[in-house]
Amino acid sequence: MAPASMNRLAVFYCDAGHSDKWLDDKRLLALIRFGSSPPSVADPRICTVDLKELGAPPTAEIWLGAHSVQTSAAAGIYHADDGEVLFLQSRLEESAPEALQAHTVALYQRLLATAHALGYPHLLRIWNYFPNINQECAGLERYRAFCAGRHQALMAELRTFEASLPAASALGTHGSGLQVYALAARHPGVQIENPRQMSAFHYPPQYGRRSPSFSRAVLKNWSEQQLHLYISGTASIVGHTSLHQDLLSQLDETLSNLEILLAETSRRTAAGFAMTLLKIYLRSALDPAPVRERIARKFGENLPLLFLHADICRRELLIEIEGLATATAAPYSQEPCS
Ligand code: 3EB
Repeated sequence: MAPASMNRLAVFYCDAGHSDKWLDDKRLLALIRFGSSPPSVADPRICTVDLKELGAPPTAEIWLGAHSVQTSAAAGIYHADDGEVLFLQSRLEESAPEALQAHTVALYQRLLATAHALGYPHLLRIWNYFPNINQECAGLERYRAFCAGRHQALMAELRTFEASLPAASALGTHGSGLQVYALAARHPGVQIENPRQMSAFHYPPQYGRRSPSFSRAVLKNWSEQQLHLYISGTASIVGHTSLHQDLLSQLDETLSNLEILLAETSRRTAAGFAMTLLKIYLRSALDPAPVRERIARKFGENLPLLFLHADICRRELLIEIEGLATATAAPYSQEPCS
């Protein structure tokens, strides 16, 4: 195997001011920026998420494949792939706030159909952003309307619904329109649930008639040398209950959830997993310094962190953290097992 193919996918943060130079790299799958986004997608690889970054300097996220990337667009779905890894994105202006469920079904159907047609039927990770996430509309909170639409589309499309759900994040923006981007592969990942949290797809109906359709994390074996763990948005939830009313207590509970998820992944793979980068969503546009300091104490000073101002899907939640972890030392002969 050629050395270049050992790292199938690299994901990292860089200074947004210098991110344009990556557009010249033929392996660029995605360049993700933050801030008010233009109404249309100009380059299928460039995704501007409608969220303000907290703390300077501005950051961009880079996804780099191992081979030359091809890009295309059809039916409002923009994509880039290098033969092994697929980046997809789409945005849909909402015709009316109460149409979110129908819009979500339509967007997910097109996204899944595109991923299938391109030969990447396995969604590993998906990010969902839309405005007024906690607002009631025609008697239904918009987050719940989104969950209903997502559930409907994924139920129809996934063969083994629960076990093949992607890891996900769903956040409220202060912009407009439903914005989704995703990572898909030719071969499936492995679902990892958090022993400290009820699986979201099993939440009782008090959180919505259709439960949130996502896995706590998805483990992807890109090669024998590269194991990625895509970690869903994680909050101060134990079992299915939100805990604590203040930010730093919610942060500590969230960090415990992340730690247990890493331990569970390490146990199941007999590999050692460590955080590679984190994205932190804060409901209030606070100075992130105290949060940064506590995360550094838990996961180390050198872990790259990106802070965004976003609404969390439960009103009482003030913080949510997602990330990527990688295996640092793995017995490579072994397949992930339960
Ligand atoms: C939770 O654990 C917190 O609906 O896709 C986190 C990550 C949350 C993803 C989603 C929701 C979602 O239920 C909320």
